Amino acid sequence: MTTDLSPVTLGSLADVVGQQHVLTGEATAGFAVDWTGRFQGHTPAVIRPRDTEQVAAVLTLCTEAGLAVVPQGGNTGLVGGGVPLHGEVVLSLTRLADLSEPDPDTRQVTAGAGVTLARVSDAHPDLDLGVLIASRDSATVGGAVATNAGGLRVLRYGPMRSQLRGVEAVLSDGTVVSHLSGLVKDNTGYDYPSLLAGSEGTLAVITRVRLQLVPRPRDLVTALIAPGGLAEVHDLARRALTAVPGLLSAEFFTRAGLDILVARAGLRPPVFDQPVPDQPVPDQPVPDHASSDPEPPAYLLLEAAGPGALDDLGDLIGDLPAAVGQAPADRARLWAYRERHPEAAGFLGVPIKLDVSVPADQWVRLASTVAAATAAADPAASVITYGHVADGNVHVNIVPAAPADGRHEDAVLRLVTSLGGSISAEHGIGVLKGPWLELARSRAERDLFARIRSAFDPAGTLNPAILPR
Ligand code: 2HG
Ligand code: ZN
Repeated sequence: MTTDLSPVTLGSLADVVGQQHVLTGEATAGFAVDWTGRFQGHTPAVIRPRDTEQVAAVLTLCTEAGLAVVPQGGNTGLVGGGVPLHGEVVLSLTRLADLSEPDPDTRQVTAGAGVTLARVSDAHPDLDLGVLIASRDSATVGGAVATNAGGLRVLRYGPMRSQLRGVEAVLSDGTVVSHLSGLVKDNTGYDYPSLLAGSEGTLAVITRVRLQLVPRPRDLVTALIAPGGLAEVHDLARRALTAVPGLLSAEFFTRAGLDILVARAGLRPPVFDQPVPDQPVPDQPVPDHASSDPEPPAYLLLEAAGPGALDDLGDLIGDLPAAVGQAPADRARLWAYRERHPEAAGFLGVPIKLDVSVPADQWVRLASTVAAATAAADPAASVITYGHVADGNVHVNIVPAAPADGRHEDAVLRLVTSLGGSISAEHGIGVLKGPWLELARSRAERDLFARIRSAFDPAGTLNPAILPR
Protein backbone atom coordinates (compact mmCIF):
# COMPACT_ATOMS: atom_id res chain seq x y z
CA MET A 1 0.00 0.00 0.00
CA THR A 2 1.09 3.52 -0.72
CA THR A 3 -0.01 7.00 0.28
CA ASP A 4 1.44 8.52 -2.86
CA LEU A 5 -1.53 9.82 -4.82
CA SER A 6 -0.43 10.67 -8.37
CA PRO A 7 -2.03 13.53 -10.31
CA VAL A 8 -3.32 10.93 -12.79
CA THR A 9 -5.19 8.98 -10.09
CA LEU A 10 -6.45 12.22 -8.56
CA GLY A 11 -7.84 13.20 -11.98
CA SER A 12 -9.50 9.79 -12.42
CA LEU A 13 -11.10 10.08 -8.97
CA ALA A 14 -12.40 13.53 -9.89
CA ASP A 15 -13.86 12.06 -13.10
CA VAL A 16 -15.87 9.65 -10.94
CA VAL A 17 -17.19 11.92 -8.19
CA GLY A 18 -16.81 15.40 -9.70
CA GLN A 19 -13.95 17.80 -9.01
CA GLN A 20 -15.82 19.55 -6.19
CA HIS A 21 -16.05 16.28 -4.27
CA VAL A 22 -12.31 15.67 -4.24
CA LEU A 23 -10.99 17.74 -1.36
CA THR A 24 -7.30 18.45 -0.96
CA GLY A 25 -5.07 20.69 1.16
CA GLU A 26 -6.76 22.82 3.83
CA ALA A 27 -10.20 21.47 2.94
CA THR A 28 -9.22 18.05 4.34
CA ALA A 29 -8.38 19.32 7.84
CA GLY A 30 -11.69 18.46 9.52
CA PHE A 31 -11.57 14.91 8.11
CA ALA A 32 -8.05 14.22 9.38
CA VAL A 33 -8.62 14.66 13.11
CA ASP A 34 -11.11 13.11 15.54
CA TRP A 35 -13.28 15.39 17.71
CA THR A 36 -11.22 14.86 20.87
CA GLY A 37 -8.08 16.05 19.07
CA ARG A 38 -6.15 12.96 20.18
CA PHE A 39 -5.93 11.40 16.73
CA GLN A 40 -4.46 13.85 14.24
CA GLY A 41 -3.58 12.53 10.80
CA HIS A 42 -3.16 13.84 7.28
CA THR A 43 -4.49 12.83 3.89
CA PRO A 44 -3.70 13.58 0.26
CA ALA A 45 -7.43 13.69 -0.55
CA VAL A 46 -10.94 13.27 0.80
CA ILE A 47 -13.21 11.65 -1.79
CA ARG A 48 -16.96 12.18 -1.41
CA PRO A 49 -18.93 9.75 -3.63
CA ARG A 50 -22.68 10.16 -4.11
CA ASP A 51 -23.82 6.55 -4.49
CA THR A 52 -22.81 2.89 -4.46
CA GLU A 53 -21.59 2.93 -8.08
CA GLN A 54 -19.26 5.82 -7.33
CA VAL A 55 -17.98 4.08 -4.19
CA ALA A 56 -17.24 0.99 -6.31
CA ALA A 57 -15.41 3.03 -8.94
CA VAL A 58 -13.37 4.90 -6.31
CA LEU A 59 -12.35 1.69 -4.55
CA THR A 60 -11.40 0.06 -7.83
CA LEU A 61 -9.15 3.00 -8.69
CA CYS A 62 -7.57 3.13 -5.24
CA THR A 63 -6.92 -0.61 -5.14
CA GLU A 64 -5.40 -0.55 -8.64
CA ALA A 65 -3.16 2.34 -7.58
CA GLY A 66 -2.25 0.56 -4.33
CA LEU A 67 -3.70 3.38 -2.24
CA ALA A 68 -4.75 2.79 1.36
CA VAL A 69 -8.28 4.01 2.13
CA VAL A 70 -9.95 4.95 5.42
CA PRO A 71 -13.78 4.92 5.18
CA GLN A 72 -15.35 7.68 7.27
CA GLY A 73 -18.94 8.47 8.34
CA GLY A 74 -19.77 11.32 10.72
CA ASN A 75 -16.25 11.19 12.23
CA THR A 76 -17.60 10.71 15.74
CA GLY A 77 -15.42 7.65 16.49
CA LEU A 78 -13.24 7.64 19.59
CA VAL A 79 -10.50 5.10 18.85
CA GLY A 80 -8.80 6.59 15.81
CA GLY A 81 -10.34 4.04 13.43
CA GLY A 82 -11.85 6.59 11.03
CA VAL A 83 -9.06 9.12 10.58
CA PRO A 84 -6.08 8.89 8.17
CA LEU A 85 -3.26 8.56 10.68
CA HIS A 86 -0.84 7.25 8.06
CA GLY A 87 -1.74 9.47 5.13
CA GLU A 88 -4.52 7.25 3.74
CA VAL A 89 -7.15 8.54 1.30
CA VAL A 90 -10.36 9.35 3.19
CA LEU A 91 -13.54 7.93 1.66
CA SER A 92 -16.29 10.09 3.16
CA LEU A 93 -19.72 8.46 2.95
CA THR A 94 -21.89 11.35 4.15
CA ARG A 95 -23.37 12.04 0.69
CA LEU A 96 -24.98 8.57 0.60
CA ALA A 97 -27.98 10.08 2.34
CA ASP A 98 -31.06 8.42 0.79
CA LEU A 99 -33.62 7.25 3.31
CA SER A 100 -36.66 5.15 2.34
CA GLU A 101 -40.11 5.60 3.84
CA PRO A 102 -40.28 3.32 6.89
CA ASP A 103 -42.51 0.33 6.13
CA PRO A 104 -45.21 0.16 8.84
CA ASP A 105 -45.79 -3.58 8.23
CA THR A 106 -42.22 -4.81 8.62
CA ARG A 107 -41.23 -1.75 10.73
CA GLN A 108 -38.07 -1.54 8.62
CA VAL A 109 -36.29 1.20 6.72
CA THR A 110 -33.44 1.30 4.19
CA ALA A 111 -30.85 3.99 4.83
CA GLY A 112 -27.79 5.13 2.92
CA ALA A 113 -24.55 4.89 4.89
CA GLY A 114 -24.44 8.67 5.32
CA VAL A 115 -27.87 9.09 6.93
CA THR A 116 -27.56 10.28 10.52
CA LEU A 117 -29.03 8.22 13.34
CA ALA A 118 -31.24 11.19 14.26
CA ARG A 119 -32.82 11.17 10.78
CA VAL A 120 -33.67 7.48 11.11
CA SER A 121 -35.17 8.08 14.56
CA ASP A 122 -37.30 10.93 13.26
CA ALA A 123 -38.47 9.20 10.08
CA HIS A 124 -41.80 7.89 11.42
CA PRO A 125 -44.03 9.15 14.26
CA ASP A 126 -44.69 5.67 15.68
CA LEU A 127 -41.34 4.02 15.04
CA ASP A 128 -37.87 4.66 16.43
CA LEU A 129 -34.32 3.41 16.00
CA GLY A 130 -33.41 1.15 18.92
CA VAL A 131 -29.91 2.65 19.14
CA LEU A 132 -29.69 6.03 20.84
CA ILE A 133 -26.31 7.76 21.19
CA ALA A 134 -25.38 11.30 22.22
CA SER A 135 -23.75 12.01 18.83
CA ARG A 136 -26.93 10.99 16.93
CA ASP A 137 -27.07 14.27 14.97
CA SER A 138 -23.67 13.64 13.33
CA ALA A 139 -23.08 9.88 13.63
CA THR A 140 -24.11 8.00 10.48
CA VAL A 141 -25.70 4.58 10.11
CA GLY A 142 -22.72 3.32 8.09
CA GLY A 143 -20.28 4.25 10.84
CA ALA A 144 -22.63 3.05 13.57
CA VAL A 145 -22.90 -0.38 11.90
CA ALA A 146 -19.17 -0.51 11.15
CA THR A 147 -18.42 0.08 14.85
CA ASN A 148 -21.46 -1.82 16.16
CA ALA A 149 -22.39 1.28 18.18
CA GLY A 150 -24.14 0.68 21.51
CA GLY A 151 -25.35 3.67 23.47
CA LEU A 152 -28.10 4.43 25.92
CA ARG A 153 -30.72 1.75 25.19
CA VAL A 154 -28.67 -1.41 24.70
CA LEU A 155 -30.24 -3.09 27.73
CA ARG A 156 -33.59 -2.97 25.92
CA TYR A 157 -32.85 -3.17 22.18
CA GLY A 158 -29.23 -4.33 21.83
CA PRO A 159 -26.44 -2.63 19.84
CA MET A 160 -26.47 -1.70 16.15
CA ARG A 161 -25.88 -5.31 15.05
CA SER A 162 -29.23 -6.24 16.61
CA GLN A 163 -31.06 -3.67 14.46
CA LEU A 164 -29.48 -4.91 11.23
CA ARG A 165 -31.67 -6.80 8.73
CA GLY A 166 -29.43 -6.42 5.69
CA VAL A 167 -26.45 -4.66 4.15
CA GLU A 168 -25.17 -3.46 0.81
CA ALA A 169 -21.40 -3.07 0.75
CA VAL A 170 -18.53 -2.65 -1.69
CA LEU A 171 -15.40 -4.78 -1.58
CA SER A 172 -12.04 -3.19 -2.23
CA ASP A 173 -11.96 -4.54 -5.81
CA GLY A 174 -15.24 -2.75 -6.57
CA THR A 175 -17.52 -5.78 -6.22
CA VAL A 176 -20.93 -4.86 -4.80
CA VAL A 177 -22.55 -7.36 -2.41
CA SER A 178 -26.14 -6.64 -1.50
CA HIS A 179 -28.61 -8.40 0.77
CA LEU A 180 -31.32 -5.92 1.68
CA SER A 181 -34.48 -8.05 1.56
CA GLY A 182 -35.01 -7.56 5.28
CA LEU A 183 -36.33 -11.07 5.84
CA VAL A 184 -36.45 -11.90 9.52
CA LYS A 185 -35.92 -15.59 8.77
CA ASP A 186 -33.22 -16.20 6.19
CA ASN A 187 -30.69 -18.99 6.63
CA THR A 188 -29.12 -18.91 3.19
CA GLY A 189 -25.46 -19.10 4.04
CA TYR A 190 -23.07 -16.86 5.92
CA ASP A 191 -24.48 -13.82 7.70
CA TYR A 192 -21.96 -11.34 6.34
CA PRO A 193 -24.01 -8.27 7.38
CA SER A 194 -23.42 -9.39 10.97
CA LEU A 195 -19.72 -9.76 10.24
CA LEU A 196 -19.52 -6.24 8.86
CA ALA A 197 -21.08 -4.93 12.10
CA GLY A 198 -18.05 -4.08 14.21
CA SER A 199 -15.52 -4.60 11.40
CA GLU A 200 -14.35 -0.98 11.68
CA GLY A 201 -14.02 -0.40 7.94
CA THR A 202 -11.53 -3.23 7.45
CA LEU A 203 -13.61 -5.68 5.38
CA ALA A 204 -15.82 -3.68 3.00
CA VAL A 205 -17.37 -0.24 2.66
CA ILE A 206 -20.99 -0.26 3.84
CA THR A 207 -23.16 1.77 1.45
CA ARG A 208 -26.74 0.94 2.51
CA VAL A 209 -28.38 -0.85 5.42
CA ARG A 210 -31.80 -2.32 6.12
CA LEU A 211 -32.72 -1.52 9.71
CA GLN A 212 -35.34 -2.94 12.01
CA LEU A 213 -37.14 -0.14 13.85
CA VAL A 214 -38.90 -0.49 17.21
CA PRO A 215 -42.28 0.88 18.35
CA ARG A 216 -41.59 4.42 19.56
CA PRO A 217 -41.45 4.33 23.37
CA ARG A 218 -44.22 6.44 24.96
CA ASP A 219 -44.89 7.85 28.42
CA LEU A 220 -41.20 8.29 29.15
CA VAL A 221 -40.09 8.88 32.71
CA THR A 222 -36.52 9.82 33.61
CA ALA A 223 -35.14 9.63 37.14
CA LEU A 224 -31.79 10.84 38.44
CA ILE A 225 -31.05 9.12 41.72
CA ALA A 226 -28.31 9.61 44.31
CA PRO A 227 -28.30 6.27 46.13
CA GLY A 228 -24.79 6.63 47.62
CA GLY A 229 -21.67 5.10 46.07
CA LEU A 230 -20.93 2.77 43.18
CA ALA A 231 -22.11 -0.38 44.98
CA GLU A 232 -25.50 1.23 45.68
CA VAL A 233 -25.75 2.42 42.05
CA HIS A 234 -25.05 -1.06 40.77
CA ASP A 235 -27.46 -2.72 43.16
CA LEU A 236 -30.26 -0.32 42.23
CA ALA A 237 -29.64 -0.76 38.48
CA ARG A 238 -29.66 -4.54 38.92
CA ARG A 239 -32.98 -4.40 40.73
CA ALA A 240 -34.44 -2.03 38.10
CA LEU A 241 -33.81 -4.63 35.38
CA THR A 242 -36.45 -6.85 36.98
CA ALA A 243 -38.66 -4.40 38.85
CA VAL A 244 -39.18 -1.92 36.00
CA PRO A 245 -40.40 -3.86 32.94
CA GLY A 246 -40.41 -0.68 30.79
CA LEU A 247 -36.76 0.09 31.56
CA LEU A 248 -34.85 1.62 28.62
CA SER A 249 -31.68 3.01 30.21
CA ALA A 250 -29.56 2.59 33.32
CA GLU A 251 -26.65 5.04 33.25
CA PHE A 252 -24.16 6.13 35.89
CA PHE A 253 -21.71 8.93 36.55
CA THR A 254 -19.89 10.22 39.61
CA ARG A 255 -19.15 13.48 41.34
CA ALA A 256 -15.78 13.70 39.54
CA GLY A 257 -17.41 14.39 36.17
CA LEU A 258 -20.42 16.22 37.57
CA ASP A 259 -18.21 18.80 39.32
CA ILE A 260 -16.46 19.57 36.04
CA LEU A 261 -19.71 19.94 34.08
CA VAL A 262 -21.14 22.22 36.76
CA ALA A 263 -18.00 24.33 36.87
CA ARG A 264 -17.17 24.44 33.18
CA ALA A 265 -20.18 23.50 31.05
CA GLY A 266 -22.77 25.71 32.71
CA LEU A 267 -24.90 22.88 34.11
CA ARG A 268 -26.64 23.64 37.40
CA PRO A 269 -26.07 21.15 40.19
CA PRO A 270 -28.91 18.62 40.28
CA VAL A 271 -31.59 19.35 42.83
CA PHE A 272 -32.98 16.32 44.57
CA ASP A 273 -36.15 16.15 46.58
CA GLN A 274 -34.10 15.47 49.63
CA PRO A 275 -30.73 16.89 50.62
CA VAL A 276 -27.75 15.11 49.15
CA PRO A 277 -24.78 15.11 51.50
CA ASP A 278 -21.95 17.33 50.40
CA GLN A 279 -23.80 18.62 47.34
CA PRO A 280 -21.84 21.00 45.09
CA VAL A 281 -22.89 24.65 45.11
CA PRO A 282 -22.96 26.83 41.98
CA ASP A 283 -20.13 29.16 42.99
CA GLN A 284 -17.66 26.46 43.89
CA PRO A 285 -14.07 26.92 42.71
CA VAL A 286 -13.42 25.65 39.21
CA PRO A 287 -11.60 22.30 39.46
CA ASP A 288 -8.60 21.89 37.23
CA HIS A 289 -8.15 18.27 38.12
CA ALA A 290 -10.69 15.49 38.57
CA SER A 291 -10.55 13.69 41.86
CA SER A 292 -9.17 10.18 41.79
CA ASP A 293 -11.05 9.43 45.00
CA PRO A 294 -11.98 5.77 44.53
CA GLU A 295 -15.38 6.20 46.22
CA PRO A 296 -16.92 9.45 45.00
CA PRO A 297 -20.69 9.83 45.32
CA ALA A 298 -22.26 8.16 42.31
CA TYR A 299 -25.51 8.81 40.47
CA LEU A 300 -27.85 6.56 38.55
CA LEU A 301 -30.05 7.77 35.71
CA LEU A 302 -32.93 5.47 34.91
CA GLU A 303 -35.39 5.92 32.07
CA ALA A 304 -38.47 3.82 31.50
CA ALA A 305 -41.47 3.89 29.16
CA GLY A 306 -45.09 2.85 29.30
CA PRO A 307 -48.11 3.47 31.51
CA GLY A 308 -46.57 1.70 34.53
CA ALA A 309 -43.20 3.43 34.33
CA LEU A 310 -43.84 6.19 36.86
CA ASP A 311 -45.19 3.84 39.52
CA ASP A 312 -42.55 1.19 38.92
CA LEU A 313 -39.74 3.73 39.20
CA GLY A 314 -41.36 5.32 42.25
CA ASP A 315 -41.57 1.96 44.02
CA LEU A 316 -37.96 1.20 43.19
CA ILE A 317 -36.63 4.60 44.28
CA GLY A 318 -38.54 4.65 47.57
CA ASP A 319 -36.99 7.24 49.91
CA LEU A 320 -33.75 7.73 48.00
CA PRO A 321 -32.85 11.27 46.90
CA ALA A 322 -34.11 11.59 43.32
CA ALA A 323 -35.23 14.05 40.66
CA VAL A 324 -37.92 12.74 38.32
CA GLY A 325 -38.94 14.24 34.97
CA GLN A 326 -41.72 13.45 32.49
CA ALA A 327 -42.00 16.60 30.40
CA PRO A 328 -39.49 16.61 27.50
CA ALA A 329 -37.66 19.68 28.88
CA ASP A 330 -37.32 18.13 32.33
CA ARG A 331 -36.10 14.84 30.92
CA ALA A 332 -33.58 16.65 28.71
CA ARG A 333 -32.30 18.58 31.74
CA LEU A 334 -31.72 15.32 33.64
CA TRP A 335 -30.18 13.58 30.62
CA ALA A 336 -27.73 16.46 30.15
CA TYR A 337 -25.87 15.38 33.30
CA ARG A 338 -25.12 12.06 31.65
CA GLU A 339 -25.04 12.92 27.96
CA ARG A 340 -22.55 15.74 28.43
CA HIS A 341 -20.07 13.56 30.30
CA PRO A 342 -18.07 12.78 27.14
CA GLU A 343 -17.18 16.50 27.07
CA ALA A 344 -16.14 16.72 30.73
CA ALA A 345 -12.57 15.45 30.42
CA GLY A 346 -12.00 17.77 27.46
CA PHE A 347 -12.23 20.75 29.83
CA LEU A 348 -9.07 19.47 31.55
CA GLY A 349 -7.02 18.45 28.50
CA VAL A 350 -6.93 16.02 25.60
CA PRO A 351 -8.39 12.80 27.00
CA ILE A 352 -7.67 9.12 26.43
CA LYS A 353 -11.09 7.52 26.13
CA LEU A 354 -11.39 3.86 27.06
CA ASP A 355 -14.65 1.91 26.94
CA VAL A 356 -14.53 -1.35 28.80
CA SER A 357 -16.95 -3.92 30.13
CA VAL A 358 -16.84 -6.66 32.74
CA PRO A 359 -19.22 -9.37 33.96
CA ALA A 360 -21.95 -7.97 36.22
CA ASP A 361 -20.40 -9.38 39.38
CA GLN A 362 -17.12 -7.55 38.69
CA TRP A 363 -18.60 -4.16 37.83
CA VAL A 364 -18.30 -2.57 41.28
CA ARG A 365 -14.73 -3.81 41.57
CA LEU A 366 -13.81 -2.29 38.20
CA ALA A 367 -15.63 0.98 38.71
CA SER A 368 -14.17 1.49 42.17
CA THR A 369 -10.55 0.48 41.45
CA VAL A 370 -9.91 1.86 37.96
CA ALA A 371 -8.89 5.32 39.20
CA ALA A 372 -6.38 3.80 41.60
CA ALA A 373 -5.03 1.52 38.87
CA THR A 374 -4.53 4.53 36.64
CA ALA A 375 -2.95 6.51 39.49
CA ALA A 376 -0.38 3.75 39.91
CA ALA A 377 0.77 4.51 36.35
CA ASP A 378 0.34 8.30 36.52
CA PRO A 379 -0.42 9.68 40.00
CA ALA A 380 -1.47 13.12 38.74
CA ALA A 381 -3.77 11.91 35.94
CA SER A 382 -7.45 12.92 36.09
CA VAL A 383 -9.90 10.03 35.79
CA ILE A 384 -13.60 10.36 35.08
CA THR A 385 -15.87 7.32 34.93
CA TYR A 386 -19.42 7.02 33.68
CA GLY A 387 -21.39 4.78 31.36
CA HIS A 388 -23.92 2.04 30.89
CA VAL A 389 -24.08 0.25 34.22
CA ALA A 390 -26.66 -2.36 33.17
CA ASP A 391 -24.37 -3.46 30.32
CA GLY A 392 -21.37 -3.88 32.64
CA ASN A 393 -19.84 -0.99 30.68
CA VAL A 394 -17.61 1.73 32.16
CA HIS A 395 -16.27 4.65 30.14
CA VAL A 396 -12.89 5.63 31.55
CA ASN A 397 -11.80 9.09 30.43
CA ILE A 398 -8.24 9.90 31.44
CA VAL A 399 -6.45 13.21 31.11
CA PRO A 400 -2.80 12.28 31.49
CA ALA A 401 -0.25 14.22 33.44
CA ALA A 402 2.60 11.86 32.53
CA PRO A 403 3.46 11.20 28.85
CA ALA A 404 0.67 9.40 26.96
CA ASP A 405 2.98 6.55 26.00
CA GLY A 406 0.56 3.67 26.56
CA ARG A 407 0.98 3.42 30.34
CA HIS A 408 -2.61 4.55 30.98
CA GLU A 409 -4.19 2.13 28.53
CA ASP A 410 -2.00 -0.64 29.86
CA ALA A 411 -3.05 -0.06 33.47
CA VAL A 412 -6.77 0.02 32.69
CA LEU A 413 -6.91 -2.72 30.07
CA ARG A 414 -4.89 -5.17 32.18
CA LEU A 415 -7.22 -4.55 35.11
CA VAL A 416 -10.22 -5.17 32.88
CA THR A 417 -8.93 -8.42 31.39
CA SER A 418 -7.91 -9.64 34.85
CA LEU A 419 -11.61 -9.28 35.78
CA GLY A 420 -12.73 -11.28 32.74
CA GLY A 421 -13.80 -8.20 30.79
CA SER A 422 -13.53 -6.74 27.31
CA ILE A 423 -11.06 -4.02 26.28
CA SER A 424 -13.72 -2.57 23.96
CA ALA A 425 -17.35 -2.59 25.00
CA GLU A 426 -18.59 -0.19 22.32
CA HIS A 427 -16.09 1.93 20.43
CA GLY A 428 -13.95 -0.71 18.74
CA ILE A 429 -10.22 -1.44 18.71
CA GLY A 430 -9.16 1.21 16.20
CA VAL A 431 -5.65 2.52 16.60
CA LEU A 432 -5.99 3.21 20.29
CA LYS A 433 -6.32 -0.38 21.51
CA GLY A 434 -4.44 -2.26 18.77
CA PRO A 435 -1.40 -3.01 20.96
CA TRP A 436 -3.63 -4.65 23.59
CA LEU A 437 -5.76 -6.83 21.31
CA GLU A 438 -3.70 -9.84 22.33
CA LEU A 439 -4.89 -9.39 25.91
CA ALA A 440 -8.42 -10.03 24.68
CA ARG A 441 -8.09 -12.40 21.71
CA SER A 442 -5.96 -15.53 21.31
CA ARG A 443 -3.37 -16.09 18.59
CA ALA A 444 -5.79 -18.52 16.88
CA GLU A 445 -8.55 -15.90 16.90
CA ARG A 446 -6.29 -13.16 15.56
CA ASP A 447 -5.11 -15.47 12.79
CA LEU A 448 -8.73 -16.19 11.89
CA PHE A 449 -9.42 -12.44 11.79
CA ALA A 450 -6.55 -12.02 9.35
CA ARG A 451 -7.84 -14.84 7.12
CA ILE A 452 -11.36 -13.40 7.05
CA ARG A 453 -9.88 -10.05 6.22
CA SER A 454 -7.84 -11.30 3.32
CA ALA A 455 -10.94 -13.04 1.89
CA PHE A 456 -12.77 -9.70 1.80
CA ASP A 457 -9.85 -7.39 0.98
CA PRO A 458 -6.91 -9.37 -0.42
CA ALA A 459 -5.18 -6.20 -1.65
CA GLY A 460 -5.17 -4.69 1.85
CA THR A 461 -6.75 -1.40 0.75
CA LEU A 462 -9.15 -0.87 3.64
CA ASN A 463 -8.01 0.70 6.89
CA PRO A 464 -4.70 -1.22 6.86
CA ALA A 465 -3.42 0.36 10.08
CA ILE A 466 -5.95 -1.32 12.36
CA LEU A 467 -6.76 -4.91 13.41
CA PRO A 468 -4.57 -7.90 12.41
CA ARG A 469 -3.91 -8.70 8.77
C1 2HG B 1 -21.13 7.56 25.73
O1 2HG B 1 -21.67 6.57 26.22
C2 2HG B 1 -20.24 7.36 24.54
O2 2HG B 1 -21.34 8.70 26.14
C3 2HG B 1 -18.94 8.16 24.60
O3 2HG B 1 -19.98 6.03 24.32
C4 2HG B 1 -18.03 7.77 25.72
O4 2HG B 1 -16.67 9.72 25.29
C5 2HG B 1 -16.72 8.60 25.79
O5 2HG B 1 -15.75 8.10 26.39
ZN1 ZN C 1 -21.15 4.71 25.61
